[in-house]
Amino acid sequence: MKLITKALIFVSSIYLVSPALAGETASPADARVYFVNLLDGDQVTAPISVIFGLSGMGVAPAGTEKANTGHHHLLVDRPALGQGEDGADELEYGLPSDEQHIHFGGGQTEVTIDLSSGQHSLQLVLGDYAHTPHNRPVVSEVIHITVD
Ligand SMILES: [Cu+2]
Repeated sequence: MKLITKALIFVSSIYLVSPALAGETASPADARVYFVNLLDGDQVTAPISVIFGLSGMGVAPAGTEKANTGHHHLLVDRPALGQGEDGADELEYGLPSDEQHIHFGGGQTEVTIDLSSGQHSLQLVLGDYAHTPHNRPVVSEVIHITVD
């Protein structure tokens, strides 16, 4: 009995001291988000069509709490999700909404964006009903495109 109690205390303490690495909504191990029509290094002309691909999960509008779903976010010209100044916060508390973090809370799976001439980075991130990345986060690779 004592051994079980000790084991429980030990397990509890792991949870207490572990920093949160992501939100609380689980994602399937095989879930994947990707750019359908853009590759790293592409040269494009504005306005730019961006099509979001998702496999292993479904799209649901923001606010819809349903297992194995989420909505798309496009990260523009910033470090990869979880990197940079607010990296830990965005994984735990969710993504801000601004020019660098575009939400598709309506469940959209594509967008046409206008970007200035020059090089830009893009990354897709799936967010749960509350705009928080899943645990494990479902993210695309960061791609760099050059706009004419
Ligand atoms: Cu969102």
